[in-house]
Amino acid sequence: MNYTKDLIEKFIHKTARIGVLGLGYVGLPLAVVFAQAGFEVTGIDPIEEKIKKLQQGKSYVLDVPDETIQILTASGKLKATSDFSVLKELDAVSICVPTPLRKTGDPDLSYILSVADSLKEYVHPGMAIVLESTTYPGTTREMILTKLTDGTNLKIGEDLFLAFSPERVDPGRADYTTINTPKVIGGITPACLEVTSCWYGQALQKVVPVSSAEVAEMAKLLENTFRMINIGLVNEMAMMCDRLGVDVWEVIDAASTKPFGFMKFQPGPGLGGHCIPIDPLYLSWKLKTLNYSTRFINLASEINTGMPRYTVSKIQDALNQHKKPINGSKVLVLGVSYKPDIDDLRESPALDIIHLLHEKGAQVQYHDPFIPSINHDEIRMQSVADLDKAVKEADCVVIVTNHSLYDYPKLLQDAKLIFDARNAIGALGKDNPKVVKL
Ligand code: SAJ
Repeated sequence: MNYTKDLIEKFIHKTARIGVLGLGYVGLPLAVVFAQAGFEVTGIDPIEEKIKKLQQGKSYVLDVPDETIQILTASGKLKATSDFSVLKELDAVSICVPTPLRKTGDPDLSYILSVADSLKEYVHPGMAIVLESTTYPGTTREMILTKLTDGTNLKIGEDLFLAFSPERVDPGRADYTTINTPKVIGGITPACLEVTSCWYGQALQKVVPVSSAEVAEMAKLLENTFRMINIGLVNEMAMMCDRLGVDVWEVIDAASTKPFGFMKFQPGPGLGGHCIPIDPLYLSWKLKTLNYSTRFINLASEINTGMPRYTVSKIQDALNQHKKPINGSKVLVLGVSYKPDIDDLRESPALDIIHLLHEKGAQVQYHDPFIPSINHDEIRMQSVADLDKAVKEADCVVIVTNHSLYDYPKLLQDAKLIFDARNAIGALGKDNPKVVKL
């Protein structure tokens, strides 16, 4: 049997039975895109609650409307299950599971290993598998290929087709979504690339084939390491400008007028999210095993993780200017999600800032329309119900995440003192003694 030809036929005629393993902010939109392209898709996730919601026609992912789920499940194009045995009936499976860090800062590949074990049970000749989870170069070959083929007669590139394709989902973004963001794909063999890029090419607007899984794995890490290091650079610029008595925000705006050779990043109170602070550490971990120290990554990570403490020291200075010790002062933190207008708290610098403020004896409240409560380590808080009252009563309002729905002119009017870590007040607060910027 020529499985290469057989699978390509099935992809072109949309008769291939597709699976997406892991139905989070990456997997669910991907399952929807395959289903909308005409494939029959089975979404697989061990969390029953997600499956129930999808079966009730409800989405739990910001970028996927309920209506889309209802249309696709009604048409039979999209099913959801937590039963992994369906894998044995599928022709092609995308793996979209988390790759977080352990507390030690080392990569946590437990999710990948667990799905690889499940796949091992059900993998069969004529199957295509694409790993999408961000990981260090070599993972697809060392962890997935080895596990799926060891002790079997499966021949890679003949019976089994394996590739890596990095996810490029930016939750909440409307201009670039799963379907129109170019998709890099690197196969273990040329036939793996041919089969998997044919598959993805049936649903996505642009597939970018590369020569190996390692190139695809490394491309993703370059993308996010580039961001993390440049954010670290502007964070250090903020500290330099503070020493120089120069407004870093004005400096960046001026530099951004350069129409080429410059890309704008902004300082902030720290680096949150499940990608940017984490992905580069997968790379530094891998290089450490090869006796190479990733100095840029280590330095940028040190600067970025130091920003919450630097921010709290600036808040303390601002209160001091107003003859108020931080100890006992009422501090209201505005915005705690890791970036504006989303409901994701993962790795948010707001958590470190709240912890440090507590440590210094401040009476801390927070408000965030997207995050009704915080239940993280020793922090147990509710978003304040009456924002106006809280602003007026606070000795200092700290803008940590600049959600677009805040009324910044009103905030400027009502607050006694504002520490603006995002330059959200901007020109409105120019020369206003009650506005202090990062
Ligand atoms: N941040 C800064 N200064 C900046 C940009 C970001 O402090 O100039 C902070 C944010 O406040 C946030 C963190 O960095 O706490 C991460 O912000 P982000 O804009 O990078 O948002 P993410 O984490 O959602 O990054 C995603 C990434 N997408 C994927 O990994 C698929 C990233 O590659 C995208 O470039 C990014 O979205 C994007 O462009 O929005």
